[in-house]
Amino acid sequence: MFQQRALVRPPSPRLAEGLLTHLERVPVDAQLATRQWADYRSALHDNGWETLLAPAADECPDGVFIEDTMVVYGDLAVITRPGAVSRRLELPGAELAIRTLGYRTARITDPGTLDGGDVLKHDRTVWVGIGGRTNTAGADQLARLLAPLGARVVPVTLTKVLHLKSAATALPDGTVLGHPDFVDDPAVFPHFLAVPEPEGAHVVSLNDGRLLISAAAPRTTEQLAALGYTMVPVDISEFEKLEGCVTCLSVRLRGV
Ligand code: CIR
Repeated sequence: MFQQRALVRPPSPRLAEGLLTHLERVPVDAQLATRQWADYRSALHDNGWETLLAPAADECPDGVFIEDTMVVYGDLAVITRPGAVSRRLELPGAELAIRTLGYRTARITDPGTLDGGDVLKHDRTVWVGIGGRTNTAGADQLARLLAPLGARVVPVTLTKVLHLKSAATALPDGTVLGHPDFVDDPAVFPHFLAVPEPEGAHVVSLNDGRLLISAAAPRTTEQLAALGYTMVPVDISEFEKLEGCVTCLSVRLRGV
């Protein structure tokens, strides 16, 4: 019944201590976050995605943002080296989980840094945001690891937002959605579609033309519905307070 699988990790009891770069800290409702995370999983399940749990990392406030720990391409999972040193404690459990699923693993190593949230894949193109978390050495290492699998890494300058995928994500046809205030140079993407809300810039492509999107982006939801997509809004307000988005709460295991 499930067509695909995704890795997720439960929120830590220390979620409210998560890192902040661009936002002011505001109180996080831990119980609401737990409910929102369960609803996020349900939205994946209801749309054909089985979710598999990585071991909890209760000591890691940002552990729920599991996408940052790895880049999965084909049968290879590249374990990242997050730009924020405190987040490197999240790696062992994430690596264990993906190895248990039978993936080969490789690692980004010093001096490289790379966050999975900076890696936007579409087909054989892999855009990598070079900014506060990911450096050129990390992108170069990823390029070398993915080249044998036929992927081409394209570095993208990122100065206005935490991660590339906070600013831009891809539709199934390869069009890259983004918010103009946060994408440094939309021309790096062959097909770019501006959206009206920052929270609308990150969608997860589910199955059969369905898109997971933040409930905080009603105008973008309307815009994409008018293009023929079936929109699946989820309220992730407590994660958005920590600069998270719909993409970073899971690692989708798509094959590429
Ligand atoms: C951090 O600053 O690392 C976390 N508070 C948020 C990470 C969100 N990850 C993502 O957008 N890929």
